[in-house]
Amino acid sequence: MGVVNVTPDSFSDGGRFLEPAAAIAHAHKLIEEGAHILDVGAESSRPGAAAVVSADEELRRLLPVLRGLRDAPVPVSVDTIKPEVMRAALAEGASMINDINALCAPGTLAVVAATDAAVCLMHMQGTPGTMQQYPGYGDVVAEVKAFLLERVRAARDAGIASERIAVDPGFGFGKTLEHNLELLRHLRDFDALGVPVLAGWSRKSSLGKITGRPAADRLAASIAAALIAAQNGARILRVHDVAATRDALSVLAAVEKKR
Ligand code: HH2
Repeated sequence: MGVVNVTPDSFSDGGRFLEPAAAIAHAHKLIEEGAHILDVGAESSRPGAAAVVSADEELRRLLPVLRGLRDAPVPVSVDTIKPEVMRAALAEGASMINDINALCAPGTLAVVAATDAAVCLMHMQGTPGTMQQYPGYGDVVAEVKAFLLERVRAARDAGIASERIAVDPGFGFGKTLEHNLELLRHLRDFDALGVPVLAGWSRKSSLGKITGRPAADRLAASIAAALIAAQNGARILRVHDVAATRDALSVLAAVEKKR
């Protein structure tokens, strides 16, 4: 899953693809590099971000990009938490919703259920504005898994079939470095939820804590984390650097002999 951030303030590439033409060109580049899904987002969820983007502004950024990608040869996901944005994005040709709030906001379950779109349900403790202040868990793996199980059940109860659902432990969303590492070590446990697992480690600050490098210099660390996630069962990797990640995955596939 290649990331297309149509934002002025994303933590690693804010402002680079705010113009629709730049975002569409970037999306095509990611497809050429081998992305199987595009994830288009118009609101940053970086730690400390205030939720200030209105639905109108989010749609003003998103819709021209979705229009430009209507004929894209891969599914287009939209990274949003708002039901009105989900509805408009799906009407404009998106076929997946990536919700960092796991369809908890009022109305969101119904919007997705009314379509045949796929959805990614992600775990987050707190909100982007405050989530990194005091992340705390008794048993992070058990708690994140229990939350995702409850959300998968809620989605199914709303009429969203399992085949349409993926889950994501939400690396970096209300988690310390140690929480993120514990979740990565135990990613296999999430297979028990019975739906594909998505993992997003690309350029994240935990990798900066490990390597001491800024977001722009975290490619090698991102690939290492992506490979570990894949080896531990992740089926979808949300990444900014598609070509390099694909190469690394090709090596893994060759070793595992199941290309
Ligand atoms: N991470 C980010 C945004 N959305 N969605 C899922 N499912 N999983 C993730 O790990 C995830 C996500 C943060 O990355 P990015 O989009 O590059 O940054 P920003 O939120 O600042 O736009």
